Amino acid sequence: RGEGQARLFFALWPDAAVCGALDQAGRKLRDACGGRQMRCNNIHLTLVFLGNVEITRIDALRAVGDGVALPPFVMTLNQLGWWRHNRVAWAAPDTTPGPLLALVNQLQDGLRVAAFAFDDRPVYAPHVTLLRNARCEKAEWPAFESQEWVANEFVLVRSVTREEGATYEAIGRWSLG
Ligand code: 2AM
Repeated sequence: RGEGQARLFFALWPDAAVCGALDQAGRKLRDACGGRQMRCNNIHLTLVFLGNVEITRIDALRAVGDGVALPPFVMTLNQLGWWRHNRVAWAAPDTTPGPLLALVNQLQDGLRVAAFAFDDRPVYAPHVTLLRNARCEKAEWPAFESQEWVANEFVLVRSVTREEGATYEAIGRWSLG
């Protein structure tokens, strides 16, 4: 990464109650799968992943955030799962809520207009990473009490990679509604 760049993404950040419940779920999951647990300071749901952005363009990125006009919504996380290909264990909604998709689409539209490159997969798979380097193929899945996540704001996050994992810093914050 160049000196003048930052690794950035837009995300939803849970409130303390949801974060606490996900932290607990992650602990049970780690007992079953091993791996490294994401704790409350970095549990989040990525909306759009930008990757490395020139620092001089962050104001333009903030303008994209300013352009979003949507009401708050509720998202129910009711599933735990694991992806073999990247060894990520996660919590997610079993279907992508319409308002969440609308938020992702508004951000993507704004980013396209402002000529930002971003990770644009054909299917947006919303998830909250709970473990990295997990091996869940033989795991007994713990019970998971579904979580109602009230999304009333979104954030622009800078990721700083350290030896012990990434640390995240919100550098922009917008209310929904
Ligand atoms: P992950 O948790 O599934 O790895 C910070 O790295 C956030 O951006 C994480 O939520 C991560 O998802 C996501 N992320 C990292 N690289 C990405 C990529 N190439 N495309 C989409 N999301 C990515």
